Amino acid sequence: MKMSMGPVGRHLLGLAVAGLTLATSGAAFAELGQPAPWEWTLQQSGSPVMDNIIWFHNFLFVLITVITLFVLALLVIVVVKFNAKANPVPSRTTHNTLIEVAWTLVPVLILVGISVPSFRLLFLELDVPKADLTIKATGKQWYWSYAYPDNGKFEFDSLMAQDKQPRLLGVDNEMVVPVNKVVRVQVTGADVIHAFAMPAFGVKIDAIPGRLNETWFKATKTGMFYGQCSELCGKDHAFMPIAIRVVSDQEFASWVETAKKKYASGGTSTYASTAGSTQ
Ligand SMILES: [Cu+2]
Repeated sequence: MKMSMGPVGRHLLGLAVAGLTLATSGAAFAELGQPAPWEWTLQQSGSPVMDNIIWFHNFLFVLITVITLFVLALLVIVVVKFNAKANPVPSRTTHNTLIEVAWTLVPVLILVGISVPSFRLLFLELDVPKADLTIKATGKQWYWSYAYPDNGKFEFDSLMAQDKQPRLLGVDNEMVVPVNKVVRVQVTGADVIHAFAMPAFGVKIDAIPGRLNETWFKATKTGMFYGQCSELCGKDHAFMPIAIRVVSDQEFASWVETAKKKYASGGTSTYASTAGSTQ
């Protein structure tokens, strides 16, 4: 038979090829610490917690796929083998002890198998290890303030910079942290609820007024990392990105010295920056 293809078929084939090319080259688009066009997986990991999240995600994905295919296979068998035409005289079997024990026990074992790594991951996220430094992140309408109580008690505001790339993620003053150090982040809100989120570090925690939430990360790669406020907090919710620059110990030390002088005026009160704001 001669293969022929109409214009619609050719169009569909073109789309499929384009989709496949994009899917396979998806990783090529992925840039460390920021979202990428056509990205269809999680962002590249930059911390041990995110490594675990990615592992758990892939583990669940495989499990779900196997279960779904198994159920689909059972359905196909029933439809093909036991329809009225193929099987005109149905069996009157109602009980089978072995199968009933199996379909109770197997799901229980699967759930236990999921719960063990799930709890391990939860505790990894929630138990803050001994911290090398603490940073306080305060969500405000509509920007973030970062305070460094361990490194000279300075505080500064971090606002979205319109002229910087990546668009809507670049800020005037990034949070700066040393690489391979445990950073404890204390998160609060000055006005309404915001949320401090950094996908590459597996961090997402609410910034609630009157309450101090705690999380942590250990950045294992140097570079720029971007996140966004992740709790709808008002008209400029989409314009209060979080930018973290991960640097070497020496670079961090010299940045702290400059920052101490640069931000010397602010930081005496938690709300100093809000009071001076013109918004
Ligand atoms: Cu916000």
